[in-house]
Amino acid sequence: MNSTRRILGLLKPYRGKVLLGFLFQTVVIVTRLIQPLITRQVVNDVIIAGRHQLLVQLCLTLLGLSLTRAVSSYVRVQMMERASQNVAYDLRTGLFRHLQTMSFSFYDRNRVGEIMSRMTGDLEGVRDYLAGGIITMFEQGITFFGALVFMFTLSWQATLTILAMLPLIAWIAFRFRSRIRPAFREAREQTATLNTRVQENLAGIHVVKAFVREQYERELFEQENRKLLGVNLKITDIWRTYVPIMHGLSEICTPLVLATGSVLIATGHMDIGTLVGVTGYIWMLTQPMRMLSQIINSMTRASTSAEKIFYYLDLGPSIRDDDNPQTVNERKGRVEFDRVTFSYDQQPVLQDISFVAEPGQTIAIMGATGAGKTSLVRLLSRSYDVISGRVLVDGVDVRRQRLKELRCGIGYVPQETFLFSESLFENIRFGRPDASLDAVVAAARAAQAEEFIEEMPLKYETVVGERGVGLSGGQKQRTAIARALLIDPSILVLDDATSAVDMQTEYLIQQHLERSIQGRTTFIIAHRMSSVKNADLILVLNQGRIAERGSHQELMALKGEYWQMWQDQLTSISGEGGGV
Ligand code: M5T
Ligand code: MG
Repeated sequence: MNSTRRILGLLKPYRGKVLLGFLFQTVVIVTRLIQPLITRQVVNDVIIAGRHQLLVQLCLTLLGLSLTRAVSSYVRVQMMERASQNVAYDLRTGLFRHLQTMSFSFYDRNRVGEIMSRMTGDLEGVRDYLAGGIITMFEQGITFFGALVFMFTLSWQATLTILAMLPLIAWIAFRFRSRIRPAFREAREQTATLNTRVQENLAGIHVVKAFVREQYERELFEQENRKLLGVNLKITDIWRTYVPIMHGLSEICTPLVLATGSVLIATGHMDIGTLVGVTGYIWMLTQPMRMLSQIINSMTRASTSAEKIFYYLDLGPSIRDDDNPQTVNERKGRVEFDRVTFSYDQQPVLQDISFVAEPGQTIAIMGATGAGKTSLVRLLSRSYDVISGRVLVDGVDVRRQRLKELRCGIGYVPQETFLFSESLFENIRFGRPDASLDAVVAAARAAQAEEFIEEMPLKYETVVGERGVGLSGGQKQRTAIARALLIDPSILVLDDATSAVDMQTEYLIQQHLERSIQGRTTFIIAHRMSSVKNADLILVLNQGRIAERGSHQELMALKGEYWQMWQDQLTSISGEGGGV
């Protein structure tokens, strides 16, 4: 009920259109309600009393009513369609906007396919209800009660026979609704699950094909699809059971009224014209009964769809601006971790991390896979919040800073490169949409991307496919480095940013980066020792803790984990002629 009320609330900005819609719908109904009164007159006055001169006038009135009905119907549909389309637009915009504010943890928990399902199918369900469902409900409701009143003025006895049926119909409607509601919920969830399967399959189609798992994927899909079929058939089953009952009940009304009418005529309490008039109302009374199942259907579908949309809208971002944010006067790039502890859920990922990076310094983070390197740098831009301790950027706790300002100062090259299906030019200037071509070229040069871009037929205008399809791994990474450099950040984070390039290119990137990272605090996460050797501070992470810290010389002298890594890589070069 709550979500139905909220759906109606969405119509508020369009109340003018909605009111007009309802007004014209009322006109449609009134013209219908008047009609039997005229038929009654035709029977009584024209046919029985023989006042033939009235016929033309009455027929013209009927014609006029039909015309009014047609025009009003047109206006009504127009108004409601417009209002509902606008609401759908608002809801889509609102939902998308809201999704942009949600934090990483939301996306860790909610699947893309499911969110897409809300944005499309569920939204359309709500719109459908607003455009048609509500008006049908209103139309049938008013018609029903209007017909009752008009019929009552003609014959209260006939009306009472119909009223006697009402409690039964109400009970059946209630039963129908309570049975179909959970089925709709299930269908909605299953559709989301199915969409997720499709989305994941498509996103990972290379893996599917490489491992020849098409058959498995097909079976998995069919399994989910069969479940959806099952739920939909269940809905049909419920529907199939209740529709005939409601139709049957409505059909009983005709003989009941006719029988009552005949008795009344026989006993001289009713004239024939009135009986004809009364039968004219029977249809108006029984039609809403027949439509009731449909109305309940549409209403329940919309409200279950809306539930999840509202659920998303009600979720606030877990990471948001402080109510009273502190401004950082000068962004120099000083970073301090002060006894930081962090976890995604229960399992601790980082423990007791403390270090300082002075402006312009290069900090290398090393450690085995899963040691917490990526997690550590994610805390800088407040992708997640610490559990305890503080992360300070330029002396101010990141939680006290405006997210926008904080993030604008950090150039982030994520471990997994993501590019948009746009031109390289637009991809590189993603963080600074007003950047000129010269600036883009300069950033590309610094990232060692210029050469390969110049070789492309359309150069910077080359459009890359979804997620960067059409580029090699190293080309994608270099594009991502250029993108990060272009925003001229005071802090640069390179999370395994050169893992996919060959040693020669990595060397070149480093030579160029030397220059571009001047004056920026740079975090380098790398596995190749040569990339970290010159860092001002090397942190060796081991299971979320800093196991060793210091410069290359200091750590070598320590003969600990770092030294061991160095030895291992040296062995692998001498053994395989491979790379450090
Ligand atoms: C550190 C866990 C992961 C690992 C630990 C990203 C992510 C990680 N983890 C989660 O539970 N949820 C997440 O969303 O955290 O992970 P990391 O920081 O990604 O490790 P890394 O960057 O040092 O590893 P790698 O492989 O990139 O070198 O236990 O399960
Ligand atoms: Mg990582």
